[in-house]
Amino acid sequence: MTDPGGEPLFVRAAANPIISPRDLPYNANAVFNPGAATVDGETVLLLRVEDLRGISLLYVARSDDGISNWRFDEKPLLAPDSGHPEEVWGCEDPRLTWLPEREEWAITYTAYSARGPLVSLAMTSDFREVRRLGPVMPPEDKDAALLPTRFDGRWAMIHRPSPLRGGAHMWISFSPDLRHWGDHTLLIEARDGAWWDAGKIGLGPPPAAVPGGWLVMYHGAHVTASGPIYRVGLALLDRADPTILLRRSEEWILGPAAPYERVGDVSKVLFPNGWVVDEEGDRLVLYYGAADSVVAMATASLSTLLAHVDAMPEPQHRRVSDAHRAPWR
Ligand code: BMA
Repeated sequence: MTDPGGEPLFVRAAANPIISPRDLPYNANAVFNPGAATVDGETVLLLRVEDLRGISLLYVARSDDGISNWRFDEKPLLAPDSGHPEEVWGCEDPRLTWLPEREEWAITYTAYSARGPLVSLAMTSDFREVRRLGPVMPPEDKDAALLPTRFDGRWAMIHRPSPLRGGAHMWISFSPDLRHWGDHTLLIEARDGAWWDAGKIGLGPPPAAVPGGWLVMYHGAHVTASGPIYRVGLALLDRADPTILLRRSEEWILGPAAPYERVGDVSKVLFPNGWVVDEEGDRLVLYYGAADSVVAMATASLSTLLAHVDAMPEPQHRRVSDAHRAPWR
């Protein structure tokens, strides 16, 4: 049991898992780690579907209430394409960001091949047609999402490179045109040793604009003798300058506790990369992959979540890159 005690911030849907491989109109080994969006009043999930070869493809599912009666497209929106050798082993873990200025969605996903996983970008306005921009970060790099607006004229993307040494931390990079990325800045460091978020962390859903800044959910992969445990925590970035870290959880807020999260192809994995934030309705709906096998959903009151974030510690260094060392050691 790895959920924190007390009043839970997130309540799991009674219908969980809301999507399993047997629900799909095609054969699949697993369906997990969906991106989420609201399009014309419907909830759209971009599902990672692992087929019976082991290759992941991204399929669209739509629902009126975001929980039941999913309608599944028969053809994938993104699948390995002969013009893109970087994704011959699959397209994984999409994040969906609405860009109001361009009136289209940015899909960041992991493209996988023998050269290692990297970050690719594609654009869509309706989740029916898609336009690939191709790789935007070299391998190994994963867990990327765009922020919805520009900062001093430049787009911002959070992502997670995995260097051979030094730990897998979250970085933020900038681009004038969505193609050329630079000013790579260390944003949130994985902690060390016994911490739940030691060694390897990664962004969850795209950051959400909230009254106090940008709300960030991230996962931490704590390595144990029986493999990693994937749990999630929160952080808050400055609204005008997202290289500034205002708050960061010490404790995880959600971890694999339900049976479908604790047992599956990769057990004890709770991996969110989509949410729908409804400020007026004071509701945040989180979609996540459970045990790399099924899709689950949990809801939170946005105001309760933000009060929790307000009470979280301020980091010692607001610009982590200035310190170049972990302040939590
Ligand atoms: C990460 C990603 C996710 C996966 C998780 C747990 O590295 O590859 O797609 O859900 O591992 O296996």
